[in-house]
Amino acid sequence: MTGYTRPDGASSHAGDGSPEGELGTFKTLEQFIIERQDSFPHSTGAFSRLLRDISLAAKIVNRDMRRAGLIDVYGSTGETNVQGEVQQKMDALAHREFVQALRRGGECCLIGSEEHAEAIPLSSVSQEGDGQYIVLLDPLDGSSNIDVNVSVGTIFSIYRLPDGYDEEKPDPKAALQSGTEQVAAGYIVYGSSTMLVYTTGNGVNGFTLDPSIGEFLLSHPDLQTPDRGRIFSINSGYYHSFEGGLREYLDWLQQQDPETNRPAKTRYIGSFVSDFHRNLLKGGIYMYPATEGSPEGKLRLMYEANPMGFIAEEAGGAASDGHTRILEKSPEKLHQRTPLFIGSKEMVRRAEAFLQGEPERAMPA
Ligand code: P6P
Repeated sequence: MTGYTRPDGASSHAGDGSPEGELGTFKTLEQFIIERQDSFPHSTGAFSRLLRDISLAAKIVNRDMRRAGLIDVYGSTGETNVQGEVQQKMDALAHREFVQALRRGGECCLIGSEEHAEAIPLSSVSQEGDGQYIVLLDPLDGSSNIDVNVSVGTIFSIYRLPDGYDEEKPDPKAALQSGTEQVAAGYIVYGSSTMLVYTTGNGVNGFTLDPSIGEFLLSHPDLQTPDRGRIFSINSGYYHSFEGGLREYLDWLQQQDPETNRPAKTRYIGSFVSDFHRNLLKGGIYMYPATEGSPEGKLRLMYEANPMGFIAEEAGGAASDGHTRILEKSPEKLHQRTPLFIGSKEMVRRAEAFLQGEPERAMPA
């Protein structure tokens, strides 16, 4: 039997000509994490186990997602979540799976979830002072798309517990750390394939789930996002409620000017993780500004903007609320929202220039 044939057709043979095993030259998420573990000072492997717990929950959500039409997970639970939004059945399922995996894994002491009003304290089995983590989650973003078979995603953000945190007296405010304090961030996109993409501050790496062996395999090492792209993602239906500078930016993007690669193209799936992932790979900008319906913006700072902002910056991009770097915003509430402009650096900078009334200031895009 020849070695495992990679999707690009390359055959995976070891140097001595003998076929490699089923995995061929691919590296599993666990192998990758252990290899990188040394870059985590004082790590007792707890962080590696935490990522393992997250990837386990992702596989379970993926399994149920792929059968959504066959098991009773379409539609809403009839409840509204803390955001006042109708909770989809898959939202509740995903929330349960991630909380259960993190609770059983024992490496996480506090969970903040879009689906739960307050941060959830967990008892950790980690030794004092190491491996005690906080995980902030959007268990399933864009879940209203599931019933119509459009891709959705999970977003996670990981912090260390502050020094002196007392598990006996859990303090939900420990979750309110600025984005620059994140030790890791990632997302799972349940698309035409299921991918887990994450960073620990040493670049961005993407793993594709091979369902035949139940492993996330390194398929997109060292992801870098183009400085500029031709794609902009925004709900143009709200155009007339956008502030003037933003309307001017959108008009600029749609002018005919081949020299600056305009008009740009609109791609808006209505699923942030999917729009973000496409723009990360191809170049582009995702925008969810303040609107009449969402005066603070719609995306949440702690478990959407901050983690994706960390990933964007690690991949060479940028994330802003139009005026301030997302990662430097000071959180006050777990579920606070923020306007969000995220993706290719030059496109974010140009959007900021328009929003700040100085369109001529922007870098060439
Ligand atoms: P609108 C999904 O609810 C979400 O949070 C993002 O995934 C998506 O980009 C956005 O809201 C869509 O919101 O107002 O354009 O329908």
